[in-house]
Amino acid sequence: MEARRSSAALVSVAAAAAAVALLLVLAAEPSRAERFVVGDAARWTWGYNYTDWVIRKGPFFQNDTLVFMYDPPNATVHAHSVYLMRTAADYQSCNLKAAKLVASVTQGAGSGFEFVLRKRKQHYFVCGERGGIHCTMGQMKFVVKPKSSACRDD
Ligand SMILES: *[C@@H]1O[C@H](CO)[C@@H](O)[C@H](O)[C@H]1NC(C)=O
Ligand SMILES: *[C@@H]1O[C@H](CO)[C@@H](O)[C@H](O)[C@H]1NC(C)=O
Ligand SMILES: *[C@@H]1O[C@H](CO)[C@@H](O)[C@H](O)[C@H]1NC(C)=O
Ligand SMILES: [Cu+2]
Repeated sequence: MEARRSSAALVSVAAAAAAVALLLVLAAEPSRAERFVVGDAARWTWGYNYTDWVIRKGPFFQNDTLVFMYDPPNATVHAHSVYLMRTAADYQSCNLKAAKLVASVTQGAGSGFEFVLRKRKQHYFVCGERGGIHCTMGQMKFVVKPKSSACRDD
């Protein structure tokens, strides 16, 4: 009776130790970066509220990947693209003069264009088509500032 109880105790101690070891392995895992399709099923398109999408999907962490998916233009499909704005002011006003091209109108095809959030800075993403009209009228813009991966707590 006494012996059985202590061996049951040993088993539960061993189980607890195994659980702790597993947690340590998970915590030490260096890369837990996630992959997000921008806009989910809507993808990268005119009129979708990407600011709202960022609020629902965030927070984002360093080394997470954003995937921009959009069809290349043809007679019926409008072109989209991906630019990074350099300043908050340019982002607000959708001024593309100093913007940096990230993905051309054809690069969103197939499995999409992948952008890894390597830097912990503000990323001002916009669509650069129609001289900024996709950014202003089309709402094709969002800001992401990835957090340090060390802060990931889920
Ligand atoms: C888009 O979503 C944001 C955040 O939820 C909200 O503040 C904003 O008013 C929305 N924009 C439009 C045009 O609905
Ligand atoms: C991000 O990924 C790069 C390349 O894989 C790696 O060198 C770096 O340590 C990673 N940074 C973080 C914070 O995970
Ligand atoms: C245009 O591209 C779309 C999506 O790739 C495709 O479904 C459609 O058939 C194409 N239309 C023409 C006219 O090529
Ligand atoms: Cu666009």
